[in-house]
Amino acid sequence: MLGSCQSFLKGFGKTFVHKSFPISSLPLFSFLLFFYHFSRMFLDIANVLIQSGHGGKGCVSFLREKFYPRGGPNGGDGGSGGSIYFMGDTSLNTLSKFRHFPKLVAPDGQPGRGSNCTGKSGKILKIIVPCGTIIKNAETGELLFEILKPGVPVLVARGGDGGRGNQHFASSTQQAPRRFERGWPGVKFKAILELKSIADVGLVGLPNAGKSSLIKAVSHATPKVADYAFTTLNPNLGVIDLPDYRNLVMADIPGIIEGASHGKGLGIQFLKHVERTRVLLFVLDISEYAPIPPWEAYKILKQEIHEFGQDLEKKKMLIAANKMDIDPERKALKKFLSKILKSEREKVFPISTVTQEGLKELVVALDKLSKTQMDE
Ligand SMILES: Nc1nc2c(ncn2[C@@H]2O[C@H](COP(=O)(O)OP(=O)(O)OP(=O)(O)O)[C@@H](O)[C@H]2O)c(=O)[nH]1
Ligand SMILES: [Mg+2]
Repeated sequence: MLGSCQSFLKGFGKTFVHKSFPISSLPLFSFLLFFYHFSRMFLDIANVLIQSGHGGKGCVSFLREKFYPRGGPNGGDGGSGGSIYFMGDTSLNTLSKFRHFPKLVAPDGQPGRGSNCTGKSGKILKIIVPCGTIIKNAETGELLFEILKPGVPVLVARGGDGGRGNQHFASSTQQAPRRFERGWPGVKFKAILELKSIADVGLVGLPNAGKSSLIKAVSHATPKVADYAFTTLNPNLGVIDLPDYRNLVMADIPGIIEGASHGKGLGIQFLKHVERTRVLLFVLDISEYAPIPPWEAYKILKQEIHEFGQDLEKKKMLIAANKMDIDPERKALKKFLSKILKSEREKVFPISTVTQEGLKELVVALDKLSKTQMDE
Protein backbone atom coordinates (compact mmCIF):
# COMPACT_ATOMS: atom_id res chain seq x y z
CA MET A 1 0.00 0.00 0.00
CA LEU A 2 2.76 2.39 1.07
CA GLY A 3 4.80 1.42 -1.98
CA SER A 4 1.95 2.11 -4.40
CA CYS A 5 1.31 5.42 -2.69
CA GLN A 6 4.94 6.42 -3.04
CA SER A 7 5.05 5.46 -6.70
CA PHE A 8 1.84 7.45 -7.29
CA LEU A 9 3.36 10.53 -5.63
CA LYS A 10 6.56 10.05 -7.60
CA GLY A 11 4.59 9.82 -10.82
CA PHE A 12 2.47 12.81 -9.82
CA GLY A 13 5.57 14.87 -9.01
CA LYS A 14 7.08 13.98 -12.37
CA THR A 15 3.99 14.97 -14.29
CA PHE A 16 3.59 18.18 -12.35
CA VAL A 17 7.18 19.34 -12.44
CA HIS A 18 8.20 18.16 -15.89
CA LYS A 19 5.08 18.35 -18.03
CA SER A 20 2.48 20.73 -16.54
CA PHE A 21 4.97 23.13 -15.04
CA PRO A 22 8.19 23.24 -17.04
CA ILE A 23 10.86 25.59 -15.72
CA SER A 24 10.56 27.62 -18.92
CA SER A 25 7.04 28.69 -17.85
CA LEU A 26 8.38 30.37 -14.69
CA PRO A 27 8.34 33.89 -16.23
CA LEU A 28 4.74 33.35 -17.32
CA PHE A 29 3.85 32.13 -13.84
CA SER A 30 5.51 35.18 -12.22
CA PHE A 31 3.69 37.45 -14.66
CA LEU A 32 0.35 35.83 -13.80
CA LEU A 33 1.14 36.18 -10.09
CA PHE A 34 2.01 39.86 -10.57
CA PHE A 35 -1.16 40.37 -12.64
CA TYR A 36 -3.27 38.70 -9.93
CA HIS A 37 -1.81 40.97 -7.23
CA PHE A 38 -2.08 44.04 -9.46
CA SER A 39 -5.76 43.33 -10.14
CA ARG A 40 -6.44 43.12 -6.39
CA MET A 41 -4.47 46.24 -5.52
CA PHE A 42 -6.31 49.04 -3.76
CA LEU A 43 -7.85 51.63 -6.06
CA ASP A 44 -9.85 54.64 -4.91
CA ILE A 45 -10.37 56.35 -8.24
CA ALA A 46 -11.52 54.80 -11.53
CA ASN A 47 -12.58 56.03 -14.97
CA VAL A 48 -15.59 54.22 -16.42
CA LEU A 49 -18.04 54.50 -19.27
CA ILE A 50 -21.69 54.34 -18.20
CA GLN A 51 -24.20 53.48 -20.91
CA SER A 52 -27.79 52.41 -20.34
CA GLY A 53 -29.72 50.43 -22.98
CA HIS A 54 -31.52 51.85 -26.03
CA GLY A 55 -35.27 51.27 -26.13
CA GLY A 56 -36.41 48.63 -28.66
CA LYS A 57 -38.28 49.76 -31.77
CA GLY A 58 -42.03 49.42 -32.18
CA CYS A 59 -43.40 46.88 -34.64
CA VAL A 60 -45.53 47.32 -37.76
CA SER A 61 -47.87 44.37 -38.11
CA PHE A 62 -51.49 43.65 -39.08
CA LEU A 63 -53.90 41.00 -37.87
CA ARG A 64 -54.42 38.36 -40.58
CA GLU A 65 -56.99 35.71 -39.76
CA LYS A 66 -59.44 33.63 -41.72
CA PHE A 67 -62.96 35.14 -41.73
CA TYR A 68 -61.56 38.34 -40.22
CA PRO A 69 -60.86 40.75 -43.04
CA ARG A 70 -58.95 43.96 -42.34
CA GLY A 71 -57.98 42.82 -38.87
CA GLY A 72 -56.22 46.13 -38.17
CA PRO A 73 -52.78 47.02 -36.82
CA ASN A 74 -51.34 44.87 -34.04
CA GLY A 75 -47.65 45.87 -33.88
CA GLY A 76 -46.37 45.70 -30.27
CA ASP A 77 -44.16 48.25 -28.49
CA GLY A 78 -40.42 47.88 -28.10
CA GLY A 79 -39.03 46.90 -24.68
CA SER A 80 -37.30 49.56 -22.62
CA GLY A 81 -33.50 49.60 -22.45
CA GLY A 82 -31.72 48.28 -19.37
CA SER A 83 -31.07 50.82 -16.60
CA ILE A 84 -27.94 51.02 -14.46
CA TYR A 85 -28.20 51.12 -10.68
CA PHE A 86 -25.35 51.52 -8.19
CA MET A 87 -25.62 49.96 -4.76
CA GLY A 88 -23.35 50.37 -1.71
CA ASP A 89 -21.78 47.48 0.16
CA THR A 90 -19.97 48.02 3.46
CA SER A 91 -17.81 44.91 3.02
CA LEU A 92 -15.99 46.44 0.02
CA ASN A 93 -13.18 48.97 0.34
CA THR A 94 -11.71 49.32 -3.15
CA LEU A 95 -12.75 50.15 -6.70
CA SER A 96 -10.13 47.78 -8.13
CA LYS A 97 -12.64 45.69 -10.13
CA PHE A 98 -13.17 48.68 -12.44
CA ARG A 99 -9.54 48.37 -13.54
CA HIS A 100 -10.67 45.42 -15.67
CA PHE A 101 -14.33 46.31 -16.26
CA PRO A 102 -14.30 50.00 -17.18
CA LYS A 103 -17.32 49.75 -19.47
CA LEU A 104 -20.66 49.50 -17.70
CA VAL A 105 -23.11 48.89 -20.54
CA ALA A 106 -26.70 47.74 -20.00
CA PRO A 107 -28.40 45.75 -22.80
CA ASP A 108 -30.87 47.31 -25.26
CA GLY A 109 -34.60 46.57 -25.25
CA GLN A 110 -35.91 44.05 -27.82
CA PRO A 111 -38.17 45.22 -30.68
CA GLY A 112 -41.92 44.71 -30.39
CA ARG A 113 -43.65 41.92 -32.35
CA GLY A 114 -46.97 41.20 -33.99
CA SER A 115 -50.11 40.20 -32.05
CA ASN A 116 -49.50 43.24 -29.79
CA CYS A 117 -46.47 41.57 -28.19
CA THR A 118 -44.20 44.00 -26.32
CA GLY A 119 -40.47 43.38 -26.74
CA LYS A 120 -38.41 42.17 -23.81
CA SER A 121 -36.87 44.92 -21.67
CA GLY A 122 -33.08 45.09 -21.32
CA LYS A 123 -31.73 43.59 -18.10
CA ILE A 124 -31.04 45.96 -15.23
CA LEU A 125 -27.34 46.29 -14.45
CA LYS A 126 -26.61 46.46 -10.72
CA ILE A 127 -23.12 47.70 -9.89
CA ILE A 128 -21.96 47.03 -6.35
CA VAL A 129 -19.49 49.59 -4.99
CA PRO A 130 -18.07 50.42 -1.56
CA CYS A 131 -20.21 52.79 0.51
CA GLY A 132 -18.77 56.26 0.11
CA THR A 133 -18.31 56.09 -3.67
CA ILE A 134 -19.04 59.28 -5.55
CA ILE A 135 -19.84 59.45 -9.26
CA LYS A 136 -18.68 62.52 -11.18
CA ASN A 137 -19.10 63.49 -14.82
CA ALA A 138 -15.60 63.06 -16.26
CA GLU A 139 -15.97 65.92 -18.71
CA THR A 140 -17.51 68.61 -16.51
CA GLY A 141 -16.31 67.38 -13.12
CA GLU A 142 -19.88 67.78 -11.81
CA LEU A 143 -20.80 65.63 -8.81
CA LEU A 144 -23.72 63.46 -9.95
CA PHE A 145 -24.35 60.82 -7.27
CA GLU A 146 -23.12 59.73 -3.85
CA ILE A 147 -23.54 56.12 -2.80
CA LEU A 148 -23.69 56.37 0.96
CA LYS A 149 -26.18 53.82 2.32
CA PRO A 150 -25.64 50.08 1.95
CA GLY A 151 -28.23 48.06 0.05
CA VAL A 152 -30.10 51.06 -1.40
CA PRO A 153 -30.13 51.02 -5.23
CA VAL A 154 -29.47 54.41 -6.83
CA LEU A 155 -30.58 54.91 -10.43
CA VAL A 156 -27.55 56.33 -12.25
CA ALA A 157 -28.53 55.83 -15.92
CA ARG A 158 -32.10 55.20 -16.96
CA GLY A 159 -32.67 52.94 -19.94
CA GLY A 160 -34.39 54.50 -23.00
CA ASP A 161 -38.13 53.92 -23.44
CA GLY A 162 -39.27 51.45 -26.10
CA GLY A 163 -40.90 52.84 -29.25
CA ARG A 164 -44.63 52.43 -29.84
CA GLY A 165 -45.85 49.92 -32.41
CA ASN A 166 -48.33 50.74 -35.19
CA GLN A 167 -51.33 49.69 -33.04
CA HIS A 168 -51.12 53.12 -31.35
CA PHE A 169 -51.39 55.10 -34.57
CA ALA A 170 -54.73 53.83 -35.87
CA SER A 171 -57.38 56.54 -36.24
CA SER A 172 -60.69 56.99 -38.06
CA THR A 173 -58.84 58.33 -41.05
CA GLN A 174 -55.80 56.06 -40.92
CA GLN A 175 -56.92 52.50 -40.22
CA ALA A 176 -53.81 50.74 -41.53
CA PRO A 177 -50.95 52.88 -40.17
CA ARG A 178 -47.37 52.00 -41.01
CA ARG A 179 -46.05 54.41 -38.43
CA PHE A 180 -43.93 53.23 -35.51
CA GLU A 181 -41.35 54.67 -33.14
CA ARG A 182 -37.69 53.65 -33.10
CA GLY A 183 -37.29 53.75 -29.34
CA TRP A 184 -35.31 56.26 -27.29
CA PRO A 185 -31.60 56.14 -26.58
CA GLY A 186 -30.29 55.48 -23.10
CA VAL A 187 -27.86 57.67 -21.20
CA LYS A 188 -24.17 57.57 -22.09
CA PHE A 189 -21.38 59.41 -20.30
CA LYS A 190 -17.82 59.05 -19.10
CA ALA A 191 -17.67 59.02 -15.33
CA ILE A 192 -15.10 59.16 -12.58
CA LEU A 193 -15.77 56.93 -9.60
CA GLU A 194 -14.05 58.12 -6.46
CA LEU A 195 -14.05 56.44 -3.08
CA LYS A 196 -14.14 58.56 0.06
CA SER A 197 -14.48 56.27 3.05
CA ILE A 198 -17.35 56.80 5.46
CA ALA A 199 -16.26 56.86 9.08
CA ASP A 200 -16.99 58.75 12.29
CA VAL A 201 -13.38 59.25 13.32
CA GLY A 202 -10.33 59.69 11.09
CA LEU A 203 -6.81 58.95 12.37
CA VAL A 204 -4.10 61.31 11.22
CA GLY A 205 -0.44 61.00 12.17
CA LEU A 206 3.15 60.67 11.06
CA PRO A 207 4.37 57.19 10.05
CA ASN A 208 5.04 54.90 13.04
CA ALA A 209 2.97 57.01 15.45
CA GLY A 210 0.82 53.97 16.24
CA LYS A 211 -2.36 54.64 14.24
CA SER A 212 -2.80 51.05 13.13
CA SER A 213 -1.91 49.79 16.62
CA LEU A 214 -4.68 52.02 18.01
CA ILE A 215 -7.37 50.88 15.57
CA LYS A 216 -6.29 47.29 16.25
CA ALA A 217 -6.54 47.80 20.02
CA VAL A 218 -10.01 49.37 20.07
CA SER A 219 -11.83 47.75 17.12
CA HIS A 220 -12.24 44.50 15.21
CA ALA A 221 -9.82 45.61 12.47
CA THR A 222 -6.57 43.69 12.00
CA PRO A 223 -4.22 46.01 10.09
CA LYS A 224 -0.51 45.32 9.73
CA VAL A 225 1.62 46.87 12.48
CA ALA A 226 5.40 47.17 12.17
CA ASP A 227 8.21 49.45 13.28
CA TYR A 228 9.00 50.88 9.86
CA ALA A 229 7.48 53.87 8.09
CA PHE A 230 4.56 53.42 5.67
CA THR A 231 3.44 50.04 6.94
CA THR A 232 -0.09 51.07 6.04
CA LEU A 233 -0.50 51.68 2.32
CA ASN A 234 -4.31 51.68 2.05
CA PRO A 235 -7.03 53.01 4.35
CA ASN A 236 -8.47 50.56 6.90
CA LEU A 237 -11.81 50.86 8.61
CA GLY A 238 -12.41 49.52 12.11
CA VAL A 239 -15.74 49.22 13.95
CA ILE A 240 -15.66 49.98 17.69
CA ASP A 241 -18.51 48.43 19.69
CA LEU A 242 -20.25 50.83 22.06
CA PRO A 243 -22.99 50.27 24.69
CA ASP A 244 -26.62 50.03 23.46
CA TYR A 245 -25.60 48.22 20.26
CA ARG A 246 -24.12 51.40 18.85
CA ASN A 247 -20.78 51.60 17.15
CA LEU A 248 -18.17 54.05 16.00
CA VAL A 249 -16.30 53.62 12.74
CA MET A 250 -12.65 54.63 12.73
CA ALA A 251 -10.54 55.15 9.59
CA ASP A 252 -6.79 54.54 9.62
CA ILE A 253 -4.91 56.07 6.70
CA PRO A 254 -1.26 55.94 5.61
CA GLY A 255 1.14 58.19 7.50
CA ILE A 256 1.71 61.80 6.47
CA ILE A 257 5.14 63.43 6.41
CA GLU A 258 6.34 67.01 6.09
CA GLY A 259 5.87 68.12 2.49
CA ALA A 260 3.26 65.43 1.75
CA SER A 261 1.16 68.13 0.09
CA HIS A 262 4.04 68.57 -2.38
CA GLY A 263 4.09 64.86 -3.15
CA LYS A 264 6.54 63.63 -0.50
CA GLY A 265 6.02 60.14 0.92
CA LEU A 266 2.61 58.82 -0.14
CA GLY A 267 1.27 62.35 -0.58
CA ILE A 268 -1.87 63.69 1.06
CA GLN A 269 -4.45 62.18 -1.29
CA PHE A 270 -5.41 59.68 1.40
CA LEU A 271 -6.75 62.55 3.48
CA LYS A 272 -9.87 62.38 1.30
CA HIS A 273 -10.75 59.24 3.27
CA VAL A 274 -11.14 61.34 6.43
CA GLU A 275 -12.95 64.18 4.65
CA ARG A 276 -16.33 62.75 5.61
CA THR A 277 -15.52 61.96 9.24
CA ARG A 278 -17.05 63.99 12.01
CA VAL A 279 -13.93 64.02 14.17
CA LEU A 280 -10.19 63.88 13.50
CA LEU A 281 -7.86 62.17 15.95
CA PHE A 282 -4.22 63.21 15.72
CA VAL A 283 -2.01 60.32 16.85
CA LEU A 284 1.40 61.45 18.12
CA ASP A 285 4.39 59.44 19.27
CA ILE A 286 4.95 61.19 22.61
CA SER A 287 8.02 59.19 23.65
CA GLU A 288 11.46 60.78 23.75
CA TYR A 289 12.56 58.21 21.15
CA ALA A 290 10.24 59.69 18.54
CA PRO A 291 12.26 60.72 15.45
CA ILE A 292 10.29 63.97 15.30
CA PRO A 293 9.33 65.58 18.65
CA PRO A 294 5.54 65.56 19.25
CA TRP A 295 5.22 69.34 19.09
CA GLU A 296 6.94 69.42 15.68
CA ALA A 297 4.82 66.47 14.51
CA TYR A 298 1.66 68.28 15.59
CA LYS A 299 2.63 71.38 13.62
CA ILE A 300 3.46 69.31 10.51
CA LEU A 301 0.07 67.57 10.63
CA LYS A 302 -1.77 70.88 11.03
CA GLN A 303 0.15 72.37 8.11
CA GLU A 304 -0.52 69.41 5.77
CA ILE A 305 -4.22 69.42 6.67
CA HIS A 306 -4.33 73.13 5.94
CA GLU A 307 -2.69 72.48 2.54
CA PHE A 308 -5.24 69.76 1.74
CA GLY A 309 -8.12 72.21 2.24
CA GLN A 310 -11.71 70.93 1.93
CA ASP A 311 -12.42 72.45 5.38
CA LEU A 312 -10.58 69.57 7.02
CA GLU A 313 -8.94 71.91 9.51
CA LYS A 314 -12.35 73.11 10.70
CA LYS A 315 -13.27 69.61 11.94
CA LYS A 316 -13.42 68.83 15.65
CA MET A 317 -10.15 67.32 16.76
CA LEU A 318 -8.65 65.33 19.65
CA ILE A 319 -5.03 64.36 20.24
CA ALA A 320 -3.86 60.89 21.28
CA ALA A 321 -0.44 61.10 22.96
CA ASN A 322 0.62 57.53 22.25
CA LYS A 323 3.42 55.30 23.62
CA MET A 324 2.99 56.57 27.19
CA ASP A 325 4.44 53.24 28.39
CA ILE A 326 7.88 54.49 27.34
CA ASP A 327 7.40 57.85 29.06
CA PRO A 328 6.58 56.65 32.60
CA GLU A 329 7.60 59.91 34.24
CA ARG A 330 5.47 61.85 31.77
CA LYS A 331 8.36 64.23 31.01
CA ALA A 332 7.74 64.25 27.25
CA LEU A 333 4.00 64.69 27.80
CA LYS A 334 4.54 67.68 30.12
CA LYS A 335 6.91 69.25 27.60
CA PHE A 336 4.33 68.84 24.85
CA LEU A 337 1.51 70.23 26.99
CA SER A 338 3.60 73.26 27.87
CA LYS A 339 3.84 74.11 24.19
CA ILE A 340 0.28 73.81 22.98
CA LEU A 341 -2.42 76.37 23.67
CA LYS A 342 -4.26 76.19 27.02
CA SER A 343 -7.57 75.66 25.22
CA GLU A 344 -6.17 72.64 23.40
CA ARG A 345 -4.70 70.90 26.46
CA GLU A 346 -7.97 69.27 27.42
CA LYS A 347 -8.05 67.62 24.02
CA VAL A 348 -4.92 65.58 24.77
CA PHE A 349 -5.44 61.94 25.81
CA PRO A 350 -2.35 60.11 27.07
CA ILE A 351 -2.63 56.51 25.81
CA SER A 352 -0.63 53.36 25.20
CA THR A 353 -1.81 50.72 22.78
CA VAL A 354 0.58 48.28 24.53
CA THR A 355 -0.69 48.67 28.12
CA GLN A 356 -4.19 49.83 27.00
CA GLU A 357 -3.79 52.93 29.19
CA GLY A 358 -6.35 55.63 28.42
CA LEU A 359 -8.04 53.77 25.54
CA LYS A 360 -11.48 53.59 27.19
CA GLU A 361 -11.46 57.29 28.07
CA LEU A 362 -10.40 58.13 24.52
CA VAL A 363 -13.22 56.10 22.94
CA VAL A 364 -15.80 57.71 25.28
CA ALA A 365 -14.53 61.18 24.34
CA LEU A 366 -14.56 60.37 20.61
CA ASP A 367 -18.11 59.03 20.88
CA LYS A 368 -19.27 62.13 22.76
CA LEU A 369 -17.67 64.51 20.28
CA SER A 370 -18.95 62.57 17.30
CA LYS A 371 -22.49 62.65 18.75
CA THR A 372 -22.40 66.40 19.32
CA GLN A 373 -21.26 66.86 15.74
CA MET A 374 -24.16 64.72 14.53
CA ASP A 375 -26.67 66.82 16.52
CA GLU A 376 -25.34 70.12 15.18
N1 LIG B 1 5.97 51.05 23.13
C1 LIG B 1 4.94 51.24 22.34
N2 LIG B 1 5.05 50.96 21.04
C2 LIG B 1 3.95 51.18 20.26
C3 LIG B 1 2.73 51.68 20.77
N3 LIG B 1 1.85 51.78 19.75
C4 LIG B 1 2.50 51.37 18.65
N4 LIG B 1 3.75 51.01 18.94
C5 LIG B 1 4.79 50.51 18.01
O1 LIG B 1 5.05 51.52 17.04
C6 LIG B 1 5.38 50.92 15.78
C7 LIG B 1 4.51 51.51 14.69
O2 LIG B 1 3.16 51.17 14.93
P1 LIG B 1 2.05 51.23 13.78
O3 LIG B 1 0.73 51.00 14.45
O4 LIG B 1 2.39 50.35 12.64
O5 LIG B 1 2.20 52.74 13.34
P2 LIG B 1 1.42 53.52 12.17
O6 LIG B 1 1.17 54.90 12.68
O7 LIG B 1 0.22 52.75 11.76
O8 LIG B 1 2.53 53.53 11.05
P3 LIG B 1 2.33 53.67 9.44
O9 LIG B 1 1.31 52.68 9.02
O10 LIG B 1 3.67 53.39 8.90
O11 LIG B 1 1.91 55.08 9.19
C8 LIG B 1 5.15 49.42 15.96
O12 LIG B 1 6.40 48.81 16.19
C9 LIG B 1 4.29 49.32 17.21
O13 LIG B 1 4.49 48.12 17.91
C10 LIG B 1 2.66 51.94 22.18
O14 LIG B 1 1.65 52.36 22.74
N5 LIG B 1 3.80 51.70 22.90
MG1 LIG C 1 -0.26 51.88 9.98
